[in-house]
Amino acid sequence: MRFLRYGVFFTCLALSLFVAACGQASQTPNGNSAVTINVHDNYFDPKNVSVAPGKPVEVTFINKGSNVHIIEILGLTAETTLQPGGKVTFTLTPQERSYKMYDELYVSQGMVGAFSGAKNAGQTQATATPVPSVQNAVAAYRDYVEGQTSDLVTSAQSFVDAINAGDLQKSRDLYGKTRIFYERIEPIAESLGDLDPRLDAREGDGPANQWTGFHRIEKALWVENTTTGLDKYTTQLISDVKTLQQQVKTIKLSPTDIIDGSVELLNEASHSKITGEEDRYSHTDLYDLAANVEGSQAAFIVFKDFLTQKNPAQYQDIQTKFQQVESALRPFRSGDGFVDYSKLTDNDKHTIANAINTVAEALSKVAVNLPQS
Ligand SMILES: [Cu+2]
Repeated sequence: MRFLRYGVFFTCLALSLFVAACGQASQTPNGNSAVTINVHDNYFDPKNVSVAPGKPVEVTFINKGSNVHIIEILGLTAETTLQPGGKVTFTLTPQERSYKMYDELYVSQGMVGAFSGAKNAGQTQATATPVPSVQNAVAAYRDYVEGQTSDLVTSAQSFVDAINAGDLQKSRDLYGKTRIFYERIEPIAESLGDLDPRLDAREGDGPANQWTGFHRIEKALWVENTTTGLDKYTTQLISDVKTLQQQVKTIKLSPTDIIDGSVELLNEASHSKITGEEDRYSHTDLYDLAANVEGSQAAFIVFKDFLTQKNPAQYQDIQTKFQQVESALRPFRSGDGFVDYSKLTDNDKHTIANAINTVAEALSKVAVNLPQS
């Protein structure tokens, strides 16, 4: 645990030193220093900026995304709307302190940073060479995972409430929909330690008397046809999703772990989950498959800036392949969910597996371009 904290601290420090050096690198004709902050969907690059306090600095925000952004450095600038492609420059004189930089529209999704007046800013040498857009990608992915686990806690509570109320129909209805938020973060399941088996083990994965989690409850709801006697499992489920929500805030995530984890998950989806093994009692497998694909796509999209610099055609190609999976799943959508998986023919399953396989194959070629940590 301690090593992990130091790791996170070091990353922030290295990043802010790097930016400080950057900010100093550029000077305007009147001798002010100048900093450019790129505004992406939905994060700042750089996210942490350090400049010399008490001196004017020209700060330019450029909206590089396709969303409208409303940016502000609290205490230094007014709220400012930036259309896609738009740009604004402020001349600011920060005190020796840190100011919150944020996006009014996306602050709740973690679109925040720090603009700091710091002594010695610009004189410090970068001690590492982080790639800011990749660092931001990892931060953006963590924000995504935090959002999903927060939704998981809420939806798991509704699911358990329905079970506790003895409402079998509602419990069954909420089962697949609740799991979506977990299945979306499965690219990093391996980093979750024993929480993954506690939450998501299938029958027979381990000793019967240690089997807990979603699938144990699934068996009760569909095979035993009951909502009673599940206290032990529902209590643990709620406690485990809450632990998970805390854990993802600090687990170590690297660019290659995120992409490799997505490739492995898509391979598992197209090779073994496609048989219907995961939700063998409820046949809600399409919820899981769709969520695995959505979560992998989210993991891929955060690297957009980095990957489009390297190879824009490859980025587009993978996006198209993700859309083809979505098209392959579309005929089986029903209401706000999916049809029973047992209704699919072998041919249907083959089409879906092929589409997932194709994107996994293309995605597996991306990791070589990414830094290891
Ligand atoms: Cu799973």
